[in-house]
Amino acid sequence: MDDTSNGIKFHIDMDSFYSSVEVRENPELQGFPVIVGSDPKNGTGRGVVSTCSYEARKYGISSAMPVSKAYRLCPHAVFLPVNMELYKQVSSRVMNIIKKFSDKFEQVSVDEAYLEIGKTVGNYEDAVRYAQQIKDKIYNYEKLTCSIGIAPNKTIAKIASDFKKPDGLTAIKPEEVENFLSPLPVSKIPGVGKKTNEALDNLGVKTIGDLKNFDVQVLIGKFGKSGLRMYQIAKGIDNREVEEQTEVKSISKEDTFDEDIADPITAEEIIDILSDEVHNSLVKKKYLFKTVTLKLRLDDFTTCTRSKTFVSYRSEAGVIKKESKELMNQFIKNNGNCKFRLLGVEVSKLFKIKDGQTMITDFL
Ligand code: TTP
Ligand code: MG
Repeated sequence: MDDTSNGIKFHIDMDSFYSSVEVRENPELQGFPVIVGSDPKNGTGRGVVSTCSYEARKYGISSAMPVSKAYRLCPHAVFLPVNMELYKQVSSRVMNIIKKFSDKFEQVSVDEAYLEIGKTVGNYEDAVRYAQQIKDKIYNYEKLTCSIGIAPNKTIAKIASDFKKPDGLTAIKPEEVENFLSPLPVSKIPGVGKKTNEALDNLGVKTIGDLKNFDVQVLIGKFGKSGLRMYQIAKGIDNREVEEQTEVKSISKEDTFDEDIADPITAEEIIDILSDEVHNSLVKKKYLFKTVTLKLRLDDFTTCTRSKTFVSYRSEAGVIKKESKELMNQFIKNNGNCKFRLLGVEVSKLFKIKDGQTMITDFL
């Protein structure tokens, strides 16, 4: 925890996000069971439910259920296709509102974020007032409701935001954590899905309280690392910080030489090394690029850059090398023989690859 942090963490999650956006766009749907899914074809398609309105949830419909099953459960529901572009735009506006309230902000999905508000929030009463202001602002600007959980750590804040959905606001002070968690079913722990739930049930573990009192060695034996994680959560322990995403705009490497480089072949060799370094960093940080830029500083200290931008995202070290060298040779061609004090290679117009996405099929 840093100096400005009071340890209080917020988790915000929009209510029935896709379907709430659809209802906002089509107010005549207000109050109806609305189901958003891939290939809905008014209930006859083969797709799955992305989400549904709270009215539809009363019929037992939930995310990831086949659309055909949702139709059997509620034939008079309104079935709509996924309009991801629209939800992304709304998400980005909502996240910008939340960001303005935060000292530390971490978006974790299209409709949820963690935050810390260290400077202006001194205690849980302040935190609740502040959370209400965030809810009001989102509603005033976007006509959408969200639920907020406030707690001493991220996992409890997430469980708390889910506690009184929709339009909920739940604060759990440190001294309330045990009483809050103990009676909840283990399925409320993020990451405990159907399989783990069943396995725990077979061990006689139904509530988070049962889990807390269970033998941790047996849990580790059965579930490995996640057994320990579950046990710690049951005890109210989660030391993860709210991690701010700093947006990476470019990745570059440059080298200043003791003696100016006049030989183009030597300069090319240096560009190859710089390009490999840039590429390593690119792979580590999981980005694709569209633009390659070569930076040149001449013996008279003038500094120039030359760039090439591709129409599609690229990932290969070979492309960085080839383009940088071509840019340099073109520069020499246009300016006559040069002496370089510095050479630099940069890639920009970056795209972050998310876990599970493959570069080749998705982007090239
Ligand atoms: P969630 O926040 O899990 O669900 P939700 O916002 O629809 O409902 P809740 O009020 O319970 O928070 O997910 C956010 C969006 O992500 C959701 O609106 C649709 C999408 N989504 C899927 O496409 N498939 C899924 O299986 C899930 C869980 C969500
Ligand atoms: Mg949600």
